[in-house]
Amino acid sequence: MDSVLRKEREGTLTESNQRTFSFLKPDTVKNRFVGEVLSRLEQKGFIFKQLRLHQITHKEAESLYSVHKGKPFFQELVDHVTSGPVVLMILQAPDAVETLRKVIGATNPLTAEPGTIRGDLSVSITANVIHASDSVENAKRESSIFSLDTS
Ligand code: 3AN
Repeated sequence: MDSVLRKEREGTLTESNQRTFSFLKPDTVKNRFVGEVLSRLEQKGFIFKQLRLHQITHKEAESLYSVHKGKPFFQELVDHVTSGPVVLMILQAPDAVETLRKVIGATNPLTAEPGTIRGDLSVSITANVIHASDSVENAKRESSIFSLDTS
């Protein structure tokens, strides 16, 4: 069986029709940039497969950012993402994981390129508008924390 057919049989989406996990951080809701960011994502060709307002708990935040546990910014990061509602998203596009990372720009607003979401809208490295999974595996793991599904 060829790999495309096998992926389809296994229910795994191919790269041309990939899904990723993302959320708009509390600063985006507070600063009223939700519409602006969703509009940019639509214009870039992303399809919203799931979209939901959610208050992240400390337990969810610590699981989401477990890779950063012990780093100096960990507590500030957890405090920020639990400080107000976020907008959880499952997005679909060709090469969704990689494409979204390009569209959102670098983590630090000082180095994020103009024209990227973070380059244009983020106010600090903590309050940097949007989270996006950096791999297919992480999209699966991170979405499952919120009972969402990228398959
Ligand atoms: P990204 O969100 O670009 O994938 P990660 O996964 O390295 O970045 O970090 C997760 C979050 O942790 C970032 N969005 C940012 O808010 C915060 N963060 C990362 N590095 C730093 C740092 N050096 N100082 C403060 N916050 C940081």
